[in-house]
Amino acid sequence: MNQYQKVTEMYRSHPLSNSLRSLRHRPYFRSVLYGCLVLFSIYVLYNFVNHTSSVTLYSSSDPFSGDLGENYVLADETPADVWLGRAKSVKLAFLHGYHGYERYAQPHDELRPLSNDYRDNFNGWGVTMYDSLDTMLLMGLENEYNRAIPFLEKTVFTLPDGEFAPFFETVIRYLGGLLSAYSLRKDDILLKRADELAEKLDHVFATSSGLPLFGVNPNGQVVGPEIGILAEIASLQIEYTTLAKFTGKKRWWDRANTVIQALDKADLHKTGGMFPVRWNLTSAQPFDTHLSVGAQADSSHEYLLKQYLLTAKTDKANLIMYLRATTHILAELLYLSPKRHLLYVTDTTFSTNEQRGRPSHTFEHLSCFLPGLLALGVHILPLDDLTSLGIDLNEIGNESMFGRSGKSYKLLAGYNLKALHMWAAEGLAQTCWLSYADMPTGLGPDEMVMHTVGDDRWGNTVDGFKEGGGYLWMDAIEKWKGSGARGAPPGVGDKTPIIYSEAERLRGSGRARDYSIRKSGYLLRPETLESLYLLWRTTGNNKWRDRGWKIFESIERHTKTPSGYASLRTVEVLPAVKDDDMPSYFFAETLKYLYLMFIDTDPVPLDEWVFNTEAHPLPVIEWSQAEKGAFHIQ
Ligand code: DMJ
Repeated sequence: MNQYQKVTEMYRSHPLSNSLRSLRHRPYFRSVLYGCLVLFSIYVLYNFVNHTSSVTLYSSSDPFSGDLGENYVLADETPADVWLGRAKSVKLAFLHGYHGYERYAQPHDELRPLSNDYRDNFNGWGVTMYDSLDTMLLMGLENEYNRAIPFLEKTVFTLPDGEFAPFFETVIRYLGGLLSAYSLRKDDILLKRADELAEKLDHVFATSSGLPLFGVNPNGQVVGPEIGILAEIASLQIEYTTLAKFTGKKRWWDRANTVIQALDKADLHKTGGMFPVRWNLTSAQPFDTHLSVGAQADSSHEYLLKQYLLTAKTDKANLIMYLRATTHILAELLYLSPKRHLLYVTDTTFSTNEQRGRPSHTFEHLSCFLPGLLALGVHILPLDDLTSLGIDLNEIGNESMFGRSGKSYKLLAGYNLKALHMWAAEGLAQTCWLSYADMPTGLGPDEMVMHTVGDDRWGNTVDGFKEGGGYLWMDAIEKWKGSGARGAPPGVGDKTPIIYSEAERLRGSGRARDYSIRKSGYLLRPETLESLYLLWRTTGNNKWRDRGWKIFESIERHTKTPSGYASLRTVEVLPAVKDDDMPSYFFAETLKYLYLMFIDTDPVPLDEWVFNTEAHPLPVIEWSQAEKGAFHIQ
């Protein structure tokens, strides 16, 4: 008999064991035993529920009250001088890259930071310099700014026959850069060049609808198909309105207003009130039912809110279009991944006779501007009291207007929209950040494909959360297991990064990361940082800017070259593989948002300035009576 057998035998022969064994078979004992089991289960359940519901709910004890709660005021443990040191590091990064551009590429468009060559990918007029002007002014880089002026005085806005300036890119980068710099420093040359540039581009509006074509040569030639792309036809309103204000010229206001009117009159009954990607430029009507907030669509949705803000909240048509777009996005384009419950936004297409758009489950880096936009809306709009603006969600969208998609309005009308938009903002920002934190480089991929199980629409799960009084069964289970975000709305709350081992990466699968990577490059893009900036500014929660700093450290570590900063071919391997490319938006947006996140002042407050889609801040406009009369503004 071994030791184990001895012990077992000892227990078996013990008198107490014997009597228990015999009792087990008596009916009254069985009842007592089952009774105890029931009592014990009630005890466990009581504690479980009590424990779970005592977890601080994400926003407040009533998550639907609109009180955004104490989560939003967290003490910053990083000393102020450390943040200033970080801001200085960003400024040095700007100088490093910009000096490389000045030395090897100016007056061409962009520096190739590996070969020290240049390229002319945006008209060859020096786009990096134009895109950098207002960042220089915000950073106090007088020498760089003063050196830029003679270059921009000399730029000849012409192109060889048969070449065309892409209108959208030229507006957001060149025109936006000049107008923003002029807003910060009233140097007449900046406005003069902006006005001149707009004149050179003006042939682009030679369509019967007044929506712009794809491209224009300053000699008057234009190019572009009859079917235009949403972002390219509807991302000029804030630049042209600003130009009208600064120059006093009605024509520039008319250009903006024509686009606004066309969007406002469009027939959106197939797409729930949201703009699809393709448009007929003759009829100014949608051409397809592809809905996206990513490539080819992004800034058009952004400009709805921004035009409302730019016009000192007077342009209500844009606000209503923004509310329609976001209602459809929140109800139909947001999804949750199955295991980590990552909130993401994807694109959908309605096939013939389909009542609901079919999602691609692609999640683009470009879409990561959306959390920032939603947070900005929450910060500035009375979303919890739209009636104060005379707006009723059920009236701006319903089933008689939009068919089945009209149901989204009714659904969202049952929520406190301020809380709902903020949850979406936080959840999406969390996923955007995690796409960086999951990578060995600490930098996020350009495109992911999210894993799915069934219909994981966020709208459905949020409804369960609402019905459950503020927490989800799945969150409670996560809590019990000691992980996950308990008490937080679905998709909201911090998640633990999962960095794949090299073996997992090569296998193409690994622990439950919940997505695969389709485009693994990091193109020095700004969208995630833009949202971190806006989340931090609007909530005051320092975790967002801490993450901004982590991303900046990764940029320094993995993208820096002797003459600048380079896009990465892939974010998935170390050492990082660089590309010979340094986009101008790196100076306009990426470094600007980082800098604004770390300094201890706010030179461009969100209620006084509106960032164009290339991060060029433009001041809020109050029309005078004379301007209203001259421009025929209601
Ligand atoms: C920028 O040029 C602008 O933000 C644009 O709206 C889309 N994306 C690029 C940078 O990624």
